[in-house]
Amino acid sequence: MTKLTSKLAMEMEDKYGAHNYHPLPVVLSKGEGAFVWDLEGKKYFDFLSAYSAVNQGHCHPKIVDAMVDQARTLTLTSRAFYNDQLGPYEKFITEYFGYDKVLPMNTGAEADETALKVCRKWAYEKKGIAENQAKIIVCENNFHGRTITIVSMSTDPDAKNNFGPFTPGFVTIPYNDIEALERELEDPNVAGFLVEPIQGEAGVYVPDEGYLKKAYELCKAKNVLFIADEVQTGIARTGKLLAVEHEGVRPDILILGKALSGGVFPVSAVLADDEVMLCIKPGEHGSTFGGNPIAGRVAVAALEVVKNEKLAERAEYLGKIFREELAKVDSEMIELVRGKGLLNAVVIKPKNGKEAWDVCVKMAENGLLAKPTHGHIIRFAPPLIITEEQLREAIEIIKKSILSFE
Ligand code: IF1
Repeated sequence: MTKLTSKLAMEMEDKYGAHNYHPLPVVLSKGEGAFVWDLEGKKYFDFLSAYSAVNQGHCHPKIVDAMVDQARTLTLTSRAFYNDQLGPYEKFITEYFGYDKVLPMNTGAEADETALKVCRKWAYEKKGIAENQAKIIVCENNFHGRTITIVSMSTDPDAKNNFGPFTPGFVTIPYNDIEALERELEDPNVAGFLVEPIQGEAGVYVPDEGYLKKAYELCKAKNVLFIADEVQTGIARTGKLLAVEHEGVRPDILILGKALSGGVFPVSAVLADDEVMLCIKPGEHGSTFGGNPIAGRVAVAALEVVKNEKLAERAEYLGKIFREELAKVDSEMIELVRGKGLLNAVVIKPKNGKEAWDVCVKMAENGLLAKPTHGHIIRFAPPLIITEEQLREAIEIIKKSILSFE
């Protein structure tokens, strides 16, 4: 067998894999903490963190140990039977986030789909909306996953073009627009409002101070469920355990994924109180792997790391340093720096034909990985275990890369 090189690995993906991504030309083979290495042994700062799935750092030993230990014992039973890990995990996570119940799933999209189903079920059986009339309000430029119902809510042509026909029952309003929400809430058939506390994929859009709190209050006044998609913003990423905590909001339905497992295994979850969650009866929803023993062990370990290593406090403190330092960079390419905690983005103004992609290629050459979103915005989201010294070293790489185009 010829030794695998990056070039060969990329050719294999091109030949044998669907072309549903356009990755940066880097082939990673090792990860540890805030760092990843490519096949040739080059070391990089990981400033994407698998889109906030490895908040605890790559291959966190406590999380990997939990996974390996359980994998040697019992991996999957299906929910046809009980298993000895699910009850303890459900107790742990509901107490951790302060909800009556959890419905365990695997990917973020599955958790969003689950939240939509729970919301609709509640609408018909508790709110009394007429059958098939329930509406769920979503925001423009949302990202909640890639299934057909989820892209039915999308306003991104690339996400939905030629995937129709689409699921009905969604109303779209501008993000961060309280008046638009207030208008749509006049419709008695509205069952829920699904929102990202910060829009990640759209380019780390942080809403105005007070938006989430006001939106929550308007929903409560109209007996509409406030549904927070914290798949990307949750698990300490923005400087609080949940991004909604910056405004003291407690969602009626909370959606978690990604870093719920520290990036070692697909684990997602939907949390709600009994009045909402018990609308789902046995046999009405589930999945083969949902709530499997490995997921339970891994999620408990991942959440313990968040608390024990004070990841939210770190994100808050280090994020301030990141934004302050980037704001000082004297480059016309830096149009704007925005974010919360360690979920930040830099809006790049093209210069001499060079744009965000070129900056990312240059940063990769200089030992730091990040990826543009929507062409001109670079998201910077390192693992939350990064040290201040490492962060400052990474900031120097970002500065040097951007200034190399001056
Ligand atoms: C890809 C984006 C980020 C999410 C929120 C649900 C999901 C996601 C707020 C679905 C997933 C991932 C998907 C991944 C890239 C990444 C992404 F660029 F696609 F939009 F983070 F911004 N809610 N986001 O961010 O979770 O089913 O993926 O587990 O599709 O390339 P999933």
